[in-house]
Amino acid sequence: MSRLGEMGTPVFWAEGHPGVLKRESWQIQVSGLCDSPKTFSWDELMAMPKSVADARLTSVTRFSVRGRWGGIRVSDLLDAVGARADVSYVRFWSYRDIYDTSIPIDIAREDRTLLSYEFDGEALDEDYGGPIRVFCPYLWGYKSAKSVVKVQLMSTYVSGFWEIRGYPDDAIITAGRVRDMNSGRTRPIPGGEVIRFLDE
Ligand SMILES: Nc1nc2c(c(=O)[nH]1)N[C@H]1C(S)=C(S)[C@@H](COP(=O)(O)O)O[C@H]1N2
Ligand SMILES: [Mo]
Repeated sequence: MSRLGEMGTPVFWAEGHPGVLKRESWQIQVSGLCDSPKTFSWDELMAMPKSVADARLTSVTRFSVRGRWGGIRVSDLLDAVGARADVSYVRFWSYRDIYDTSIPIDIAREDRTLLSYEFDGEALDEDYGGPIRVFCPYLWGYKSAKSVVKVQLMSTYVSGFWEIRGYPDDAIITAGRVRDMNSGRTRPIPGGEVIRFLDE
């Protein structure tokens, strides 16, 4: 079982679990406001610089899990397609094009906003958004779309799967108690990016 599975990290697939997904034939299509729209093959994605973010995924359903998320900086992907200056939001689509969510460009450009394919050195499996998913520790977990197939560079905001159903568009993390999956204990977190108990 994966590290995330061993810790009992909840598996969210609101649109239904996708089953087995093939890594080697996975592609991510990047389109919208950019000079060179491109579909990246798995090999091309793996050839991009790898970043590792030691950070937390924190859900509005009040769990938080910390680890070393490895992947590609969204910022690097935007540079690779020549993202234009009028990009204000980055929209992600999951496998089957049912689940989508969008984040502001400044958060997409943050160091630890990744298209992640690894957790603690293990390849992400389908339960946790493999082959590759968004990891964005700055906002509630519903912005971290799993099994990403499309990235669209947008000038305007569009509410996504959970935002249409009532979750806040800004997804700013609010203070309260969460279950820390790493320790199995419930503990308070501050609002904003959850970094305070990164090293506790
Ligand atoms: N495609 C897809 N991505 C998704 C979700 C989902 O239901 N479908 N749930 C989101 C929510 S609400 C959270 S908190 C995280 C949970 O990630 P996990 O299932 O890997 O724990 O994934 C996000 N990405
Ligand atoms: Mo969530």
